[in-house]
Amino acid sequence: MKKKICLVGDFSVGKTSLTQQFVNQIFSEKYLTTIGVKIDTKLIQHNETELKMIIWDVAGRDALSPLNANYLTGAAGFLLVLDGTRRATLESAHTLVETVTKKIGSVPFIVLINKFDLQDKWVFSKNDQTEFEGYGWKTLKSSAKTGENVELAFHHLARKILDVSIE
Ligand code: G3D
Ligand code: MG
Repeated sequence: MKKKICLVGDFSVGKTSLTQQFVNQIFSEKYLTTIGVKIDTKLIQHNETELKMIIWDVAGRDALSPLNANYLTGAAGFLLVLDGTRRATLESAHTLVETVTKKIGSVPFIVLINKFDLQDKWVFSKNDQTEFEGYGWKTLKSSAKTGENVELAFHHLARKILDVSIE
């Protein structure tokens, strides 16, 4: 089985770094900001099913403009990436979810609060977590640098997608 998934989130929240960490298990301090789209694939095993994840790394907000919205077409799910050290990115969450939903309907997603390794700059609070969970959003803190919860996030998303496609 093959499924397209998209990385969604503001500029510089860590979409490309998370994808690279998941696909290659590496983190580069010098990773270049993405211009356009990059597509990676990874095979994952869930119970009896082998799922090929086709991972689309979209370039921040620009990729959500009507002009580029085709990037989202056909996505079975997405990772919404926010930066736990920048409140503005946390506040963009609703708009991003709405924009994606308008374009492709309601598909499974996981919210990643990324850069969890930057403890001294961290602003995502317990209240924020409670609020997000109140919307029914599965929310994980992650770090593309240490790899914390990266594998887990993609697997969670895969499981949600497979649950949907089995229904
Ligand atoms: P984007 O693809 O969402 O635009 P990038 O974001 O993956 O290009 O990451 C933007 C910057 O944040 C990069 O730094 C990257 O190294 C850094 N980054 C991404 N994820 C993490 C993380 O979990 N922890 C830390 N400490 N840094 C992270 P530069 O300096 O290259 O702009
Ligand atoms: Mg990028």
